[in-house]
Amino acid sequence: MSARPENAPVPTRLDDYRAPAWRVDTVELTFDLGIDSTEVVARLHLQRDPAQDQPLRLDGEGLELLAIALDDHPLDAGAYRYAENVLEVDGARDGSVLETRVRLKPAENTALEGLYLSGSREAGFLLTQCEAEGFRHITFFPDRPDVLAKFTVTLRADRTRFPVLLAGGNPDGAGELDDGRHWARFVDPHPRPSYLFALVAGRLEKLERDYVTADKRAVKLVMWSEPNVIDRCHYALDALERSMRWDEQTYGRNYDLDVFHVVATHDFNMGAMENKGLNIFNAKYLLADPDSTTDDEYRGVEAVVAHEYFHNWSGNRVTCRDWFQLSLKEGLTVFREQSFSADMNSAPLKRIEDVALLRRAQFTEDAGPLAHPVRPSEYREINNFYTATVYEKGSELVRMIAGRLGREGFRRGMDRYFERNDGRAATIEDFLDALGSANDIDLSPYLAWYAQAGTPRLKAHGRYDSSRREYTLTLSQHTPPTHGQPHKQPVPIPVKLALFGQDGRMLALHLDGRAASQGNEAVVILDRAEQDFVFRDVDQPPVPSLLRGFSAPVILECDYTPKALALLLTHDPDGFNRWEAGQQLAALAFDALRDGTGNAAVDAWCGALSALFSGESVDAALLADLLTPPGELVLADRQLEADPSRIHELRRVLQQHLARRLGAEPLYQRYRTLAAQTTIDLDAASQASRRLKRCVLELLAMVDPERAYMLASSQYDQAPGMTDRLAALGVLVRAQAPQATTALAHFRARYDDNALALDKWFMVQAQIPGEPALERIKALESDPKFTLKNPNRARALLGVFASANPSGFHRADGAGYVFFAERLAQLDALNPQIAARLATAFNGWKRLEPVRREAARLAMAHLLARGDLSRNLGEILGNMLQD
Ligand code: B3K
Ligand code: ZN
Repeated sequence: MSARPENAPVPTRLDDYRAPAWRVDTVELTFDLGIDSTEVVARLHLQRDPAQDQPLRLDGEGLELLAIALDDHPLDAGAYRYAENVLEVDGARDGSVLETRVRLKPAENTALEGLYLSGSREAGFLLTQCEAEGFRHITFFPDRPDVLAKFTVTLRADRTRFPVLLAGGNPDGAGELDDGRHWARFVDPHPRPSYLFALVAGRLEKLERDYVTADKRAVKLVMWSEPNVIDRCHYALDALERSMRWDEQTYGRNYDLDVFHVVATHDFNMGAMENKGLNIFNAKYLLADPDSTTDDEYRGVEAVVAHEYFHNWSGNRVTCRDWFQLSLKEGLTVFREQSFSADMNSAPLKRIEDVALLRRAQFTEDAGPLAHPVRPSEYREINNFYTATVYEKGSELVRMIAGRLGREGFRRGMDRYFERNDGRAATIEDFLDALGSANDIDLSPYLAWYAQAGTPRLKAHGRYDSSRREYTLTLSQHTPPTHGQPHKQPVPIPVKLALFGQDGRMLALHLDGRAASQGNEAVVILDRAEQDFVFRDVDQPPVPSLLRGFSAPVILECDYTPKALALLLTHDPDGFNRWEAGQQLAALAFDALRDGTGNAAVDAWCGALSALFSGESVDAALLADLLTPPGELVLADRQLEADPSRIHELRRVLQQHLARRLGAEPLYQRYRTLAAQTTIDLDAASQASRRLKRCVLELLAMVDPERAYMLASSQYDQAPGMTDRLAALGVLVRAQAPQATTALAHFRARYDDNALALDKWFMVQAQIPGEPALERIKALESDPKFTLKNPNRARALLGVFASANPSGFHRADGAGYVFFAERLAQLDALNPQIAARLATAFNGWKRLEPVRREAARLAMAHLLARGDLSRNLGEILGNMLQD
């Protein structure tokens, strides 16, 4: 079966990389801004690579060329050609200046790439999104990240309609023009690639603060939003300041412009964008207030603000040579954000959250037809590669390397990386080389991690020899084949470990071959297919705690007994591994329920948790995480042929066992205690108690639904903030409790004008499990507030349905697939990036049971056969269906 459409574009390959034949030293851009028509004049000061004899070729997509001149002489029609998104110009020399004038139509741009309108024609504003290849939708340019140019940008527009004019860089003058128009100029002293270009123009309100960097630069920090939500920018501004301080203290990195602008928009394809000096944010990751923002979302705002800010060094000052190196900036920046968030909040909780995301999004990606290496070797549409693999697995690779070098060694290596590559477009090799050479360590073995797709399996087997008082741990690794990579080589896997005695105490470690004792914890590195590690002076058969803190992104296969896991769940002081032991044990319990193989694992899991629940030893937030079994997507990964409805049911049965063991009355009492402490504060303890309360309420609903719904209903009514309100609504709606209707109607009326809160109203209904979901989704589509044109809204309803509601989406009759494929086609005509992203919900289709598998395949094949799909969606479906 050939799934690829005939007209698929030729892939871009890493091996074909060539340095640019033409560079741009400086570029002057002048915009005459209008909603229906904007004119852009670009003057490019060109540099030719004398070693390459290539004509001048510039990227440009969908541009209406109005005028073109070379060295101030207008060009004859015969002296240039514009076809297939390339402008070829004759006669250019080193030092030539090319001037083009083009027209854009921002209001018609529904793809939200290039220059577009956010909001209504009357009240909305203009903005840009360029990464990865959006700049070519704005003007002709060598639109690749290794062309770094100095940008001067002049914006001109009607003063009443566009009172605020912003572009990246430092402000460099502003003034009045004729006819009620005005202008503003911005100059960026730092050469930068075109993907970091940005402008914003419209009626915006601001919130500002003065900041002085560690190296004494005065910086204006300014948050911008539409006037009605500017009050919700305070938290983000605080988070920005915290991020700036942290980067100074942790990495010695200072901010480098006089201004730092951040703008919120409700119309955005992604979370946020790190444009130099002018970050643009999806409002979801910038606006926050207790009435409309949950605790999880607050942490999301802090994390994304930090992430984009950290890009100023890891991404902007040091950028990527080509898009294959994307993880160079993204993996590293995710790692920097994760360390920051761990420092600001609870480190173990952050680690649990990140690993849960890695498993849900990246392990599933790696196990399906879209699997690709952290550094892919080819792509057709680069926007399809902003994936969990590039981001989250990429971050895990940096974490392993940082662990290998130690805190000081890593800092030394990062200093060298920034120093060597500042103002350059770098590669993954440059990164490993800088870190390694600063520490006299060869890090090149880690390149295999970047090059191989698939999640390595780490097998661990322990043997205790009582006569020799030795414990031998045999570790071996194996990475299953993925498309195009039938054979994998071993990768270095750092395994942080401890050994526990039967009484739950950690044993002192004496690792054979190492001089001193290792204390209670050691790191061993498995860098071949199999290796033995021998521990001496072990006086009893130990229980190993492996991969502590999740020291490598692998799947651990260890023949733990339920009893051993229960011991770790009860005693392991490493919060992450304690949670991990609970997850493994819950998975064993799940398997036992599925296969009807006895109660040992279920009893061990419920027993250990019940002791922790009634004791005082575990903090409330961690307890909530411990009480939550792995999600349906992660459980599906354990099945050879997954039936999502059955997984949903079995997971509920597992939760019922737990709830019965904890007991309806103790759950109720705990709920009352937590409810009595309710506040609206954001401190860790208040957040933890809300988190546990939600979890207890959900468990109570498993054993005493009537009482739980009454409590949920009054929690909904009395909630001081969104976390409690949404938690209560979620319990009622997912159970389709009688009280759900009133609560939903109330929520709808109350948040009618609050887009982000309204998204949650759609989301919570998109999560109704099982058969009823689809009918509800269809009904919600005719809600006047539903639109496919707004990415957040489309994701809230369709994205959540397909990606976060397995039992609803994967109906046995295939109706979910047919419906979803139809919507993808509609969405693709408007916004290919969003359509392609949502389509990845099909990723697990090959591991479904046969009836669903065939239904999913048919729906995708049918969609692909239309032949009019975007490159984005076409590539995803083509890969999905490849043999
Ligand atoms: N760099 C942007 C993502 C751009 C996505 C383009 N499709 C946000 C970030 O990772 O910080
Ligand atoms: Zn990023």
